[in-house]
Amino acid sequence: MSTTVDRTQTPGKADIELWLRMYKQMLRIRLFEEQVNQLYTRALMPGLAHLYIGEEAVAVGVCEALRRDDYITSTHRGHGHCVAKGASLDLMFAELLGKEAGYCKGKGGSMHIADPATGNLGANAIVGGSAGIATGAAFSAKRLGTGQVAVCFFGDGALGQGLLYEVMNIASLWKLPVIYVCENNMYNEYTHYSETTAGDILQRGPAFGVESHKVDGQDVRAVYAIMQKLVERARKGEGPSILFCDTYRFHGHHVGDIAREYYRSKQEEQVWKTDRDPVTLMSKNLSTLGIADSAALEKIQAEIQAEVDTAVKFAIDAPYPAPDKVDQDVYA
Ligand SMILES: Cc1ncc(C[n+]2csc(CCOP(=O)(O)OP(=O)(O)O)c2C)c(N)n1
Ligand SMILES: [Mg+2]
Repeated sequence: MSTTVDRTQTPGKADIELWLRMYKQMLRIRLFEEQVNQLYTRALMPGLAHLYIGEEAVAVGVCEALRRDDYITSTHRGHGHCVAKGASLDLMFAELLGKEAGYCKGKGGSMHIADPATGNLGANAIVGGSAGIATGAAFSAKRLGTGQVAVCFFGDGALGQGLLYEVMNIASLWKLPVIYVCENNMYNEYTHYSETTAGDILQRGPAFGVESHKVDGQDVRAVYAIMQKLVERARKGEGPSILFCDTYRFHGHHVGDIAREYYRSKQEEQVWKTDRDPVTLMSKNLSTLGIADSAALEKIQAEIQAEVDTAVKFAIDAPYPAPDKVDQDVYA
């Protein structure tokens, strides 16, 4: 089922606050990620990172519909999910730079950030791996009667992983409060998803009795609107659902993937950046609706940029873990 948002109603005060908050959260992710790219190009960050730029409306629209204690599980492209669920930018930067102050004491890096305080059960470098964790979290919430729901973020590449279908089967049978959110950015690394994904993906959920929806993943209000409904039904005990968000990553698969023309054209990228940028689309909405003029938008941008600058400085200045702690907190 495809879904759109009703734009005919005049926004009330609560709507305006929500839209401004969602805009700021998307911008926070965007500016955080731009800084991550700079840290990489300046050789200040060990390893790689998978940037979320272009997909911000998915994480924000989804997480705004959740309670703080609701669970999420994330992916290798996970920074946006962390920020949208309420993580601190300084502790995220510290983790990326391998510093002791980081979320995993600097020993996890980009693909292992977890933040139990905000219900974030963690990123996962195994494609599709977090589907089991999210479903288990939903099972525990149901058994304990906490009223929490769990959201499993995953990419279109994970549609080829068997675990997803095992857990959808059990989640449907046991009516677990879990929502599977597919970020369909059309690429699995360097391969177009049409080469890896057969049939109509919207039919996969219903085959297990799992309600299935599709939404424009560049429209934060549309993502939020459908998520509110799916969260509500999950909390009421009506069971799992799957949401497909059409989106696009503006950068490469990871920060080092800069020559991309062999698998997608510059023209395709340009169309998405020019016409389908979720941050620009929302800023246009805010000004068209008279909620924020260009001066107000510039002020927001400056405030968030200052927040990001302070956070990255904290991380650059922070100490590394002591050498004698190298074998602590590491499970393998
Ligand atoms: C089980 C497994 N197989 C392969 C990989 C290598 N790998 C890392 S990311 C990726 C593509 C993921 O694509 P998608 O799920 O669409 O996420 P996106 O990168 O587009 O956000 C692959 C194949 C992996 N990490 N885990
Ligand atoms: Mg993908």
